Amino acid sequence: MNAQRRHVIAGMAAAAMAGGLPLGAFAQKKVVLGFSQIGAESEWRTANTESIKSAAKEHGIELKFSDAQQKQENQIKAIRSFIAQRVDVIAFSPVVESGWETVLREAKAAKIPVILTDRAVNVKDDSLWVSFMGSDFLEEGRKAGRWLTEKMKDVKGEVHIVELQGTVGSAPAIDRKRGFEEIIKADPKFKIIRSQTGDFTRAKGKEVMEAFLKAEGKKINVLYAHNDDMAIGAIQAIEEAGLKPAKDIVIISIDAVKGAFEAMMAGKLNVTVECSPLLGPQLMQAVKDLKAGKTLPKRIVTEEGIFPMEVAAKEFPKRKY
Ligand code: GYE
Repeated sequence: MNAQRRHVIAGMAAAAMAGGLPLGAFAQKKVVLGFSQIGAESEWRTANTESIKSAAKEHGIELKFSDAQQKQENQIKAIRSFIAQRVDVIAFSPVVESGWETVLREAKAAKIPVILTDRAVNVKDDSLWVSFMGSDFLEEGRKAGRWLTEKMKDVKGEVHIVELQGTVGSAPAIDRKRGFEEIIKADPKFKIIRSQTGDFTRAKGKEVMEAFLKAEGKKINVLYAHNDDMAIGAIQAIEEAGLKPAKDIVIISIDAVKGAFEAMMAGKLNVTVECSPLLGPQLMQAVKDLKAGKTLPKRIVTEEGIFPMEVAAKEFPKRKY
């Protein structure tokens, strides 16, 4: 190296240090993460997007963010475009469980590691993704079921339940249904009399609940909604039908977003099971670990609780989403 070049490099290093950067940082390229989000169907999803965007900024990771508007084909397109752009890492929250083999094989062939966030995929070859971080949806369904069986343990006679399912074919809809059923089937008095998808949105939750009320009317004792937004939509339908939510119909939902706490404080929702959307910091750490050559754990589970209406006012100020 000639003297002049050495001088220039020393100058750059000094400038980097003066700017608070570690020596050598000036030579480093930003890590690029391609993230394919499902959409903006719920309060949960909005909080999840916000968490990912702000964590990327904090960690100095360049984020290429794509919103699929709840369509798998858009997610596949986004992933292909991330591969074409040769991003360092791809992460995505798969709208449904199946149909990912081909595109995941393409990512693997391009040697780009894939992290699943929030929802799982159903593929035979699990070397197609490096890590899955998110909640245990089966356990969430069980928590909902345990709360209900405890609350109604002294009730004689049948308990008629209507269920608002999440997006058809999605991991949380499949597992929240299974986990709940696993618990309530221990006592035959619990009967799911109607079950239909509300696609995780308020509008659909309201619409489907209206149909349930029309068909079953006062026969309905319990509503189990796979997320808070559908429960909030259904609450409106229940009120419009002249019934009292949380009193005439016991309402259980999942997520524990602020809207659910507000509904509980207004006495309209009985309980919400926590499902944290704040996956951003964990994801950025994982991206950095991958770039540093570390092996990620195959499964990173989010810790979460359950909040009945009695604790809503006390917990509300502590909620971050
Ligand atoms: O419960 C729901 C959202 O995948 C856990 O998706 C997530 C679910 C969440 O639309 O509100």
